[in-house]
Amino acid sequence: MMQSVWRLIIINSWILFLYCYANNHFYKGYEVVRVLPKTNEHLQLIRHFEDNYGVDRWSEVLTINRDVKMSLPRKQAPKIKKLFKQHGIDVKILHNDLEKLIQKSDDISKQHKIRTKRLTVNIASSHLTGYLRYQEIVEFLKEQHRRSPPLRNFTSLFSIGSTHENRSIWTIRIGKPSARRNILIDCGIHAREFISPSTCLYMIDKLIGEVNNGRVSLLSVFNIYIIPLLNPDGYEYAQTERRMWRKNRALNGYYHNPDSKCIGVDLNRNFGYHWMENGASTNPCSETYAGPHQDSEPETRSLQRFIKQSSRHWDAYLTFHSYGQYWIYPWGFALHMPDDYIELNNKATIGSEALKRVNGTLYKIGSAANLLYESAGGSDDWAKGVGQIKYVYTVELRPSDDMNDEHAHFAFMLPETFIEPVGQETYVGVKGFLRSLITSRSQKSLSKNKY
Ligand code: 0X9
Ligand code: ZN
Repeated sequence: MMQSVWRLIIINSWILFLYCYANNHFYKGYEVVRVLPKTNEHLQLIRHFEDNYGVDRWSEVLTINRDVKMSLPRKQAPKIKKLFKQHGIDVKILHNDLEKLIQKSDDISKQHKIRTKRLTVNIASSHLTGYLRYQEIVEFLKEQHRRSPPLRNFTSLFSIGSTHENRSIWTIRIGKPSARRNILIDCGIHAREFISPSTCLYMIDKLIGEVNNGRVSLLSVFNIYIIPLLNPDGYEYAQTERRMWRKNRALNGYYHNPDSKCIGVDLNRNFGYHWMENGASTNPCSETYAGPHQDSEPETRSLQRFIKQSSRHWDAYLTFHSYGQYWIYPWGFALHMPDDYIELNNKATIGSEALKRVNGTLYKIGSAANLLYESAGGSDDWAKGVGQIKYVYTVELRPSDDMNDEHAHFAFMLPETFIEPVGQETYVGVKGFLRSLITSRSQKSLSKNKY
């Protein structure tokens, strides 16, 4: 009897070990390369690999004569590189093992935690030293909500909906209940962009700090609603299984059709405004799969419902992504500009200049399609086109995507040492932007945007 119990324990431990090993080493031998497309045919070839061979493009911009960074699955890498070369595309290998790059980022993070010795000692500061897990984020929000003076009702905490895997999408409101103008901020639409949720948490902590210190000038004008993690299913999957996961965890009809094994919808291609017109895929295996139809995903619909159902006037919507250091505005679906693009550009300049004054970090400003690439279905385009919010921005946080930048190689794996500097500068940038809204309010847009 004892013997068979031991045998069972040993077998189970082996299974667990093999499972963990397989998960932790998923990216072993994945190559990160840089290619230079020179013709339209080259661009098409890259898109073809993205859709069919698990090629994962990391660079925002896909256009002729601009370097593109991408990762290639280990088994497919030789074939893909050969085909690139046959078609006259230059390929430069940047890393021959993505796993090592992830490890390097993790090691820097671990040393940082040891140095700052704040490990999990205090939930109120743990968000500064590590990329928190979903449950830790929920605890953090509850703690922050408790921290603000309860009688003055400066914060509220609620869920705007739940995900495929039944996680709540938590939202915190910070501001004087009498404040009549509203700002919406979200983070973590894309799972692997860990610096985004951490930046939302940073801002929540600082805003509530300001409430407690009586510095409430901004918060008597605005109620700021922050959704720190819009895609918790994808985020948890990236935290535990596949560090480079981008989409949500939709099963894509797997139960009806077990042949379709590819999971996840790119939430930033799923929003129903000029859906599928550009830069999105109908292939569930693609990283930019737009979903079976527009607005198909619970995360998408939760955000839309929240924007539409409330009788609030929204002054601005900011959505935080990474990476590249871009402060961009609509449209993403096409190259033409919104009528009020000069105002959008001016306010983005004010925000990014305030941000730059903190650590010298430079952001580029422009419309999504012009600065990056045309892609439809983004939350930003929907917020402006359907939600009728005037000031809408996607902010692509650090690192820069300029190859000469010393941190560019970290891409989505920005070590946890960056949480504080990125949080600090972004918070100052957002405050600068918000202040500029107070001084120049457009009455016209106020009357337009009412549900
Ligand atoms: O492609 C995206 O969804 C965003 N870049 S990311 O690397 N974070 O994935 C940019 C979105 C810009 N906005 C629109 N295209 N609407
Ligand atoms: Zn993103």
